[in-house]
Parts: sequence; structure tokens; C-alpha cells
Amino acid sequence: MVLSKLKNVAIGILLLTVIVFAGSDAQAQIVDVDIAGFAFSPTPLNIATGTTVRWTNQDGATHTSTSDSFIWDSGNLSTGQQFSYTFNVAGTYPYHCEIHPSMLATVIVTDPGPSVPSMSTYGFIILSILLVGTSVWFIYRRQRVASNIQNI
Ligand SMILES: [Cu+2]
Repeated sequence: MVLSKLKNVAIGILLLTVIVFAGSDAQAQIVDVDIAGFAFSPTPLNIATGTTVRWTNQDGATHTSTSDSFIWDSGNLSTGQQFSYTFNVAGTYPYHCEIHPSMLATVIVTDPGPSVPSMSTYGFIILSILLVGTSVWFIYRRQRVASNIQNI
């Protein structure tokens, strides 16, 4: 009886904790770079590791997004075409358009380090511990009262 109630409380707390942690987990991001007016915008672009950059050619002319060290190369992008690349390693990445050598830009990737749980997450954990504690105490007390009545 007591054990099954405790199990229900424990499962409930566990589920809530999982939901909160899943919700606070930083999602992979996509950042857009426009190719317009024979220029990349924005540049320099500052992003965190794991971010995907998506270039879209807004010009009538054909362009490319090509890393200066050929880490990536979009090939020819005609009007409206897109190209994406995910930056998993921190560093400075200069790039250019193969067709128009004057089109230069840079992506700067920094590693934000391991994500630290927010204060609200700590608050939730403390609240959970308090909730479990009081639940256990109430159930234990009720059990003692019940056994005392039986002993009379
Ligand atoms: Cu170009």
C-alpha cells in the first residue's frame, strides 16, 4: 500500500523532471545568411558550435558560398536556391563567391561550453525533493496512526 503510493509519487516526479530537462535543452539552430546585392549578409556572422548556416541567393545573378580552405562549397546557386552547412568546430571561417572574387565574408564559430542548468531548474529540483519528502512523511504518519488504532 505505502510502497505503491511511493512508487506513484516517484514516477510522477521523475516524469516532470525529464520534461523540464528536455524543455531546457538547447536546440540546434539554423541561421540565415542572405546573398543579395553581390554581398553576403550578415558578415562577420557569430554563431555557436552546432549551428547550421543556411545561405539563400536573393540575387538575379548566380553565386556560390565557398570556404577559402574549401571546407564547404555550395556549387552554383541560382536565384532562390539555398545551401546549408553545420559548423561543429570552433574557429574563424573566411569564405567567398567563386564567381565574384570581391564577395568576401566570414563565419566566426565559438564553443559555448557545456550548458549549465538554469536557476529555475535548480529551483524545480529543490521543490521536487521537498514534495517527495513531505509525501513520504505524510504516508509514514498515516501508516503509524493506522497501526496505533489497530494496537488499541
Ligand atoms: Cu557571386
